[in-house]
Amino acid sequence: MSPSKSQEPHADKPVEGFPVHLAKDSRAAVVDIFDSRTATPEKVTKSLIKNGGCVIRGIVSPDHIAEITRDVRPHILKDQPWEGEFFPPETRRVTGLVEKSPRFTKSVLGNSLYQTVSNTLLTSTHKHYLGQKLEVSVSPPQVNNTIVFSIAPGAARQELHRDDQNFHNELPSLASHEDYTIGRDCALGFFVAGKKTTKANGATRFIPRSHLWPITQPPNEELCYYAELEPGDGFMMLASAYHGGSANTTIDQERLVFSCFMTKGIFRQEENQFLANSLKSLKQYDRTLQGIVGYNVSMPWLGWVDYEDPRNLLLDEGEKRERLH
Ligand SMILES: O=C(O)CCC(=O)C(=O)O
Ligand SMILES: [Fe+2]
Repeated sequence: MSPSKSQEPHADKPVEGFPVHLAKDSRAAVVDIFDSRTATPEKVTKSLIKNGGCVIRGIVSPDHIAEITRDVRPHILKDQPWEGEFFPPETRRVTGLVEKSPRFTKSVLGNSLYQTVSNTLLTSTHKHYLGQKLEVSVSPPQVNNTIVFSIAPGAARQELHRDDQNFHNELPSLASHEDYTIGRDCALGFFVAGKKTTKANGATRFIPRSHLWPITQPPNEELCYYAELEPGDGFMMLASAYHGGSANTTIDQERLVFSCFMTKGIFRQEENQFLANSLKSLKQYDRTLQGIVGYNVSMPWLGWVDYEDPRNLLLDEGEKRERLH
């Protein structure tokens, strides 16, 4: 199924103080909305490269949304208001979801469409000589962070930003998505709605095609698209796209989103997975998920313990050990 048309975010008027060629492209963008039953990794990847973000309806089942909500609600209630500028004081966050919600870890972080698209966009391959032998090292992506965002009524908007700032990503300008090359992005975000998410209650907004803009270009609110989601819908977004949580102008609705980012295996993770999670909780996941959390080795030599794959620390007596070559 081809994606249906969504909001046309912008009226056709000039954007004051903004380079016309960048504004025109972002204003013309129509963000793709896929159905999870027919969305393929190829279509989603193409859409992300073109627009920087897309919506996938019904990607997590209602049962799983309810289970994740049960896991995180006590932690939402315990979180304290942020005192800095980045989050409004009405926002509550829950982090460390690999420890706190196995259901989140398996159904959101481990979602197969998300993982396949991440592998395409974030796998890093490097060729290097060992003596006269040319070696090829492949480093699969890993989780960057896991966060639940609960935005309560009265919250002001979060300022537009790019999450690839963490990696000091020095983006050159691209004239068109056709010039996009894999590796330009450091990370890929996945936001799943725990409750109905609207422009009024604080939907994540982003600037379509801003992933093609240079590092020197500030954002502009007029170009934003609001990712309005039903519970269980997902929004995927490249980390180089300008985005932010929006104001919650309702009087009685919580905006609840479960999110994570994947990043390249050669980078430092934003959320420290080795201190945020216990070894005991890591043991409940299969080796693939343990690797996604970062308990693997990025080839050739990043992340070992005693020159061994860290997953060996999670094994019971007699289980097969991973070997480094
Ligand atoms: O809450 C949201 O919709 C986005 C939050 C975000 O972008 C961030 O905290 O970096
Ligand atoms: Fe962000």
